[in-house]
Amino acid sequence: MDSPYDSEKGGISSLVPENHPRRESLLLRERLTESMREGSVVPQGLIAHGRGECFDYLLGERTNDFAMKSIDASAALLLISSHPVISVNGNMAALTARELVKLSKEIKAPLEVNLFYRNHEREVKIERTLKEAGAEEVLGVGNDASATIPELFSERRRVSPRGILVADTVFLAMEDGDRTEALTRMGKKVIAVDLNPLSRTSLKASITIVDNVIRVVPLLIKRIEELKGKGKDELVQIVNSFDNRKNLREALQFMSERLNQLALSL
Ligand code: PTJ
Repeated sequence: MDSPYDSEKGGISSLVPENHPRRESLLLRERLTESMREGSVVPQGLIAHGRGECFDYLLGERTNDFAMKSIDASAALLLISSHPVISVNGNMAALTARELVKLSKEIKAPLEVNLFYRNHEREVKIERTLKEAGAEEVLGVGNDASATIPELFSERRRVSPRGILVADTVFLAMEDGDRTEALTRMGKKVIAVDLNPLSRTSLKASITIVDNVIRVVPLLIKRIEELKGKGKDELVQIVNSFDNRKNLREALQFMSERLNQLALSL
């Protein structure tokens, strides 16, 4: 299908006025739609994005204090992990490939393609996006995804024996809860970015960052840079003092209070 926003017409940026109040959000939608036309994002990924937009609206489309606390704990956990891995799906690659590659280099964690709707064509397209964004190697493509996560029956079970299979910590976003649960059963720590604090992923992860992955990855990189000089004991202390349930409660309370304020302002 041809995009209605081809370069001859100046692209979507010229169609959305500079001062449009929803400009950033519209440009993001267009980026995902283009990636769907190109084949790396699935149509279901657009539905997932729409659900995320709704939660982001309730969060005020900003990184709140509870998200900063989870970012802190995640930065510390990634720094003390001996084999962290970054799991990448279609939406993540479309939204934040360059930053994911930067994160991967910052903590020396491999990038691994892991898809719910897996097929070889998509694996290769996502690998290409990551390589164009600067990645040297991408795991989980073709025969590399030869290992399986036990007791998981979706295509997400297929993982790299050099990556997620042997990881002690997995960073992921925009995920269904089954794999998060299976990974924690295997004794791995899971850091999940999810705008919905009630999703199964959010409830099952070791650390949930209730925020938009687009805002999270740059903040996480910055926090890792700041914490890099700290000793292991201090990092362990940051991780141990984090309580995921308490943090999810704070996120829900924030949303509820914001809705109350919005109702009163009408
Ligand atoms: O690329 P694939 O084949 O792995 O497929 C990926 C999708 C996204 C289709 C698949 O994992 C899926 O169906 O996801 P769900 O079950 O719809 O869950 C997506 C979750 O991510 C929801 O809780 C959304 O609120 C949340 N979400 C959406 N956009 C963002 C987000 N969280 C953080 N940042 C976002 N930008």
